[in-house]
Amino acid sequence: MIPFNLNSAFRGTGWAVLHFSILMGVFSCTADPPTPKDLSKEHLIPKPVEVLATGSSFRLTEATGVYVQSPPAQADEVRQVGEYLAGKLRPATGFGLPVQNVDNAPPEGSIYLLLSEGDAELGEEGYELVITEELVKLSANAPAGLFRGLQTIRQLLPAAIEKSEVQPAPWEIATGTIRDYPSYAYRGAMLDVARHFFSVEDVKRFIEQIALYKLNVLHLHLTDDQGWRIEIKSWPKLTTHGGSTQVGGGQGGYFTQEDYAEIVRHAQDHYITIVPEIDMPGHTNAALASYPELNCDGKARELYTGIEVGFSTLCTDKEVTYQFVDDVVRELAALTPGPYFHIGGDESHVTEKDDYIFFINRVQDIVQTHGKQMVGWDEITLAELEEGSVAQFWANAEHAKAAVEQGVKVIMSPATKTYLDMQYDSTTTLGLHWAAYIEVDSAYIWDPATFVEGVSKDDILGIESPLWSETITNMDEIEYMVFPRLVGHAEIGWTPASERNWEEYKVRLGRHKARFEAMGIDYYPSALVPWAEAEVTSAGESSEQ
Ligand code: NGO
Repeated sequence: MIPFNLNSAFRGTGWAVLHFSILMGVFSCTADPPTPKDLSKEHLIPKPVEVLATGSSFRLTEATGVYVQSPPAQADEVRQVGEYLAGKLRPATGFGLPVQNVDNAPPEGSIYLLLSEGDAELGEEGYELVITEELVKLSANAPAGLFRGLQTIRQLLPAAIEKSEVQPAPWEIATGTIRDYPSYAYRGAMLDVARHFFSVEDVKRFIEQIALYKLNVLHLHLTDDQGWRIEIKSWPKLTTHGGSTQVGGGQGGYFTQEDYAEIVRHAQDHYITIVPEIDMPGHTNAALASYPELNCDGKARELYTGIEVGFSTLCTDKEVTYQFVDDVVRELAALTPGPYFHIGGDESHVTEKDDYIFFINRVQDIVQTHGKQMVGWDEITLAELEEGSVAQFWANAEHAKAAVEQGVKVIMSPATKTYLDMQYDSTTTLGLHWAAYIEVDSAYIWDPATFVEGVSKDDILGIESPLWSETITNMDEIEYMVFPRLVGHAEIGWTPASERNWEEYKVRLGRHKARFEAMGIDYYPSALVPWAEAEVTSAGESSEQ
């Protein structure tokens, strides 16, 4: 749509000058967006560590190119990051945005991605963004830093940049400098594909969504009582039988190893680590239904489509159980480039405590044999954890403290704050509420470093928000439970606690409505958030793209 220009319609008359601003207020939806000029007032999430505004703006035009520069060894990778950025900007701008290598400074009007080591404060994922009227210059020590930084560039442009069809210009960015790096090394989301199965396409879309908010881990809960969702070639019935249903009795499904590899590749392209979870010794009914020998009584269980927990266990004193675990971990670890392998370990209510401890200790060895660090839900701290293993706190503070006493790191996923399957309030139709109702403010107002007494920032690897899928059946429902709470969790993981404040955050979040809508994200429009009907830029005026 070509915006109707009120300014020219009334130009030259005193009446027009007087009434122009009033009309702009009423008909703001038809005007060009005002030029953003104050970088410090942009609505970035996560909020960057340092922003210095210089009061002018850069304009992206048909002539803009993306120039990349790096040491030769990383040239391909950095070029790919440049291509990623250009790919995000092309559809809405309609500009060509060619990506080219340069040895020196690029021409005026360009976006310039530069890899140069030596800025220790920025670490692996930090970046510096210097925007002048002439150039957008993004630099980082590592490609991951450039990738996180390009998410900031996306958010500095009008929300319409996220649309898939050409939108009217101008495309402007306020000038200044941003220096930015994360508080926590591990910033994750979890998707339960076991209770209900989700397609490769859904998982890929989810990866794209969490990348925009600088998350770097996707934990896939691949197995549970209701379904086994990852092909294991040496135990084929796990998926052909154990994957054949889901909660409510639908047809279920599973990822072939090729599907899983495709998800891993997509995650890598977004600098996201996949953490695969095989939940055991409890939450294993789908496996127990597929192979009778995994049961102590040697009898296969029936497939299960309800939502009870805590009734199943692998037979911890049969040797075949450890052969099974070894095969599963070996095949899946080989497909997983990241350092972690999650073994579940939660709610094994029908496993004797001694048997449970024996089992976790043995599985820890198996995981290490296959080159991975073991992660498990907080119950695993009952066992003897070794260096490099990680406990994921979800419910029991004593277990989290026990992890610290054992000298292992903790991932913070308190159910009362981070569980994305918890209902927003008593009117929410999806989800559960056994831990809490979690409104958008409650999800944001907490600090991982003070949440459990005795567990401090140095003990914490990071935070993760699990979406369990007992009641979640499709992508729209995933998005409705995830957005906008996960956006707040992303800020908790990235932005220093001293910079976080709900009253200020909620205004920034309100400005992301236009972004969610441009991307077609189905979100929960909480009454606690001042959702901006039209995008407000740092020029302080309202406009709609
Ligand atoms: C618990 C349980 C899961 C449920 C979830 C539902 C953990 C770690 N185990 O969290 O099996 O799906 O609650 O909120």
